[in-house]
Order: sequence, then structure tokens, then C-alpha cells
Amino acid sequence: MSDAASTRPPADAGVGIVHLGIGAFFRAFGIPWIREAMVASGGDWGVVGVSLRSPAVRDQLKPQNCVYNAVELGPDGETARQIDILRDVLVAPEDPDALLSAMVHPNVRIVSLTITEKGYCHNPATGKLDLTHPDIRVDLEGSFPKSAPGYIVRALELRRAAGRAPFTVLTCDNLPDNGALARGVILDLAHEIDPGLADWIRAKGRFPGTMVDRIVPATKPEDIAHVEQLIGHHDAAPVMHEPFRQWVIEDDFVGSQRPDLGAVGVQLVADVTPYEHMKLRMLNGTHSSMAYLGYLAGHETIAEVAADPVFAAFVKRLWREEIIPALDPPPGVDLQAYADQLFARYSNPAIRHLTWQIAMDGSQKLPQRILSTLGENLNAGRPSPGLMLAVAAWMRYVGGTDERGNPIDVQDPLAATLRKLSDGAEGTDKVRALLTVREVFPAELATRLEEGVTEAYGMLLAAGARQAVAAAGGA
Ligand code: CS2
Repeated sequence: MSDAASTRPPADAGVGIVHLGIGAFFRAFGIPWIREAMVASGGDWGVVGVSLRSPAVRDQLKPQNCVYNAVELGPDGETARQIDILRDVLVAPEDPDALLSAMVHPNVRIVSLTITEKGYCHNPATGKLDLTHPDIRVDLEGSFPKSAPGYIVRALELRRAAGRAPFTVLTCDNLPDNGALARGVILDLAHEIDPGLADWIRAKGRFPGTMVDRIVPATKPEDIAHVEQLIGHHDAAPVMHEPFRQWVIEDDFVGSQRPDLGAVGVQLVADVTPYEHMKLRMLNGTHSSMAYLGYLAGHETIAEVAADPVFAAFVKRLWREEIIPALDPPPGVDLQAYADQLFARYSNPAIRHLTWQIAMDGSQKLPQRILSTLGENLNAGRPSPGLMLAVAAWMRYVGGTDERGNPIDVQDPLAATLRKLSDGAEGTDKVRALLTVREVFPAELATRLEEGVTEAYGMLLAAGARQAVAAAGGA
């Protein structure tokens, strides 16, 4: 291996970052990249990882001293890199005090987050904190916090009381305006607890927006066996990822304290918005469209969907005619070339990214991935048959039964509500029922979507997903 991974970061580097949500994504993306910055320029940027719920990752990593392999799966080969800057893994509900102590430590200057869309406890349609969310109720009424925003607010309160500067909150989730969204929910929660605390955070806190991109499917049991063969010893917690990566960060940190990420290819910019829109709508928007339609058509992975000529033509048309026309490109970026590169990434046969995995939590994902583009197309009078079909496919999916009559394991915080609404109506009337879910569809948008989505849903019922895809612009 010829890159920075073969050089070791300073062994005595202390902990500078607490990362909430230590799933596969950050272990395959942020942590290796921070490690490279430490190799290049030093700094005390060791990471403490945190699980907010399950002990599973901690139980895998602790016996191996929190060292694991990040395995790059290219179309023509694999490279394993040993990642050794994770210093500890904490499980919040087991020892909330230990987590708060880590977050309050004077050397910790960044709290980064990959807690998924639902971890922000906001209303996806408005981006505002949901004060009725059960976890937020615990944050406000319990002796210890429960949600990620709850821990952040409590830790900031303790830092303020100790006369310390706040840490930078570095959100790395696929949300629109993620920095502003994180700042909003944290300020709203702080305000409920102590308006003075909210003022202090508003004045001194920093919440840079980011765009993060690397395809990292969940690690499967067969991956663990495969990595053992590749590296010659057992690793209970490897992560598998594609070669591509892109990290764009607004350079706005408390006291300018951050790893030297610019030295190792991270883009530090003044405004992340155009990058974020491009990625959320072009990558995640088509990912979700391919996930629902592909699942219904019987495709197990994104690579299988991309290899189906009907879907390939459909997704390329989606970019060209429905998504790119509604975007302002980031400086110097050719959006058609970006689309071509995305298609090549989706086609990587070494990445087994399940349509079912991407289909999870659709109620939290649809607004920023698909509905934002649809809203703009409706305003511009631009037809969007493909995106209407994607929304209809999500509705069919959350109905809980596939085209062969088999049950679908729908994972979504609103799964029960969605199922009930779908079950309570017949045929295409299910569309009108599901359009009443205000967390997903603001009233005005729902009205404007009804005709197009009903027509698309009718097509799904009459012809099945693959034929519907063909009719909406597939080959
Ligand atoms: C995917 C993303 O699971 C999903 O919803 O769309 O995790 C996607 O793989 C990443 O955002 C790629 O950067």
C-alpha cells in the first residue's frame, strides 16, 4: 500500500473528537480521513466513538483495541487499511456520565455526528425540532438525556458552567442545510432548558455544514469471513466501501480548531449549499428512486438495478430531464459528468448495497432527496414523471406487500402510521391517504402532487414496477 495508511499517526495523540453514531459510514469515511490528516500534519485528533443505543459495535471493537480494517472494494481489486485512531467506544445508555465527561473534556474540540436523518428528532417537512418526540421528552424531563441533540445541549451546558469554550458540532448526515438544521434543533432544545444557554450557544457555537459522500453498505457476515482471508486474521468489525469519497466542509470551527483536512483532499469552502444539493438530489435522490422501484421489481442490490437496461435508461433520464435542470452547479462542476460518474459507481459489482437498506426511513429521506426537486419542477412547469413514479413506489413499498404478495419488512419511524393509512384505502385512493402525512408532504405540495402520483401509482398497480419504469422513460 502506497498511501498515507501505511504511515502511522502519532501514537500518543490525545482525543480531540467525540463522534456520535459510530456506524459503518463514519468508520469507512471520516475516521480514515481524519487519520490521514494526523499522519500529514499531526494534532491531537484521536476519536471516541459513541453508540446511542446498541452495544453491538462496542462489543466487536473493544476486544480488538478499537482497531479495525476499512476495506476498499474497487471494480478490479481490494485494499485493506488498518484504522487505529479510534481510542474508545462508549454506549450512551449504559453510562451517560462517561459520555458527558468525554464531551466536556477540554481537549475535545469537535463533536461529529452520523446519527441518520431521524436522529435529529425534527419534523422532516419543516426541519424544526419536534418537541413532542419521545426522546426529546426524556431530554427535557429525565435525569439523563437520550437523543443526540439532548447530549450535545447537556454537554454544552456543562462546558459553559466550567468556563470552557463550546465544541464545534460537525454534522455529517445527509440532510439539507445540515449545519443550520443541527444548529436549529440544538438551539430550540437549549432554549427550552435555559434561554441563557441558548444565547451562549448562538453566540459562541459553530455548526459548519458539510457534504459527505462514500457508498458504504452495511457489513455482512460474509464480508467478515472474506476480510479474514484477505488480511490473514479475524476482524470482528471491518467496514467495506467504494474507492470514491468526497467531503466538503464549511470552514467555520470554534477557535479554528480542526484536523488539517485540507492537506489530504477535503474541500474547505465558505458555502456548502450547492455541493449538498447536488449530492442529495443527484445521488441520494436516484438511490432512493432505484431502491423503491428496484425492490418492487425484485432487484436485491443497486448494482443489479444499474445492470437492468430499463432502469439504467430511466435513471439517466431522471438526471438529464428532471434533476439537473433544477440544480445550480457548484463552482467548476459539470453536472452531466457527475451523473456519469455516479452511474459508474452504482455499477461497481463489488459493492453489494441492498435496495432494502436504502429503502429504510423513507419518510425522513423523501423531502430532501425527491420532493425538493419535484417542488421546483412543478414551479417551473417541468414534467417529472420519473420522480412522481418514485414517490408512488415509496407509497407502494410502505403499504407492506410486494408485487408477488409477499410481506415487506418496512423499517421507518412512521411505518405503523403509513401502513394504517395505506390499509385504510383501496387502489389509487391510497395515494390521497398517504399524502396527508404532514411530516413528509406539506399541504400545498400534497395538493400539487396528487394527480401525478395517482397516475404513477395506477401504473404500478396495472403493469408492475419494471413496466412502469419503462413507460416513464426506461428503455
Ligand atoms: C444511501 C446513502 O442508505 C442510503 O439512503 O442513499 O447512505 C448513500 O449511500 C450515501 O449517502 C453515499 O454517500
